[in-house]
Amino acid sequence: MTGEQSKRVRALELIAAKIRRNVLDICMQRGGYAGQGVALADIAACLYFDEMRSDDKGWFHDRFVLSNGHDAIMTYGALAEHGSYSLEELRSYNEDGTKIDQSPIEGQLGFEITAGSLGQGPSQAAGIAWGERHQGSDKRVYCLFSDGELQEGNVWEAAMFAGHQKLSNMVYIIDNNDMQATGSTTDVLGVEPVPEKFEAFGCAARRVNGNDIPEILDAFAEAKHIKDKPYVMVCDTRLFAGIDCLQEALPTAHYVAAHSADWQAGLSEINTTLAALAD
Ligand SMILES: Cc1ncc(C[n+]2csc(CCOP(=O)(O)OP(=O)(O)O)c2C)c(N)n1
Ligand SMILES: [Mg+2]
Repeated sequence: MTGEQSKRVRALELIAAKIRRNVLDICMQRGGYAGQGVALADIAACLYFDEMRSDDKGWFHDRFVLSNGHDAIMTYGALAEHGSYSLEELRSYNEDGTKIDQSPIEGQLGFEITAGSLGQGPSQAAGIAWGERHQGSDKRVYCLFSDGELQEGNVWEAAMFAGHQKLSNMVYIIDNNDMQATGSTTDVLGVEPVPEKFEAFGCAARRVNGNDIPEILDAFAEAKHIKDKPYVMVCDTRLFAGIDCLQEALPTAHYVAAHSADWQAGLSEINTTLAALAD
């Protein structure tokens, strides 16, 4: 790695640590999807602070479609760092009547679609990418969805369409965390081998360590070189990756309502990480 590259990686590691801290801050009031938000912080740092281009109003030129609504916590954590949400307003997450929905609706800042009903994002993103191409736009479309959603037929219809249409302006990012609502995906209904399945549908696909920033950046760069296929990043992650004490203390679960001692321990660990990165 050149000096310039390691500076870029270190800057993104620092942003990822801040996103993790934001996720804990937001979830510690009433619980939430903290495990996913923490685990996806490295992908979020690369996507929002390196990969997606900005427009002249400080918003994003490229488009992000969140399919698994509960991963909104990742976007909240990142957009708090971006400055487009304040942490104070995000702290109403999971409160009755809040506008900071756990599964957001179309038009909420940062969200293109209503995403609580799983499995819809990949086809909507493919439609958006197809539309952008028809309009001669250079916008790239990124869609995050989960291994649980891979069990839905709609996802594979989207992959077939995207492959057939050669939607090289679209990147699917899969949170492949071997977890769904009722347990491990491997036990409930296995989805592997994921890259090979997408390749069979006409996409380019690559398995990525979703907590390795150089690897994530390399996959985003590779996606831009592939001119005749959509690109699929199958990101292996584990809930709470990046905060060891919470990985150890909390059960591997889709949703957590942790006790305050756990949140405080998590915050203290991430603050130590932040201090080391900021040195
Ligand atoms: C169409 C649809 N079916 C079922 C559900 C209920 N549900 C909510 S979350 C979830 C688990 C999905 O798996 P994944 O997104 O991989 O969960 P995670 O790894 O984030 O815990 C399910 C089945 C839903 N929201 N929509
Ligand atoms: Mg999952």
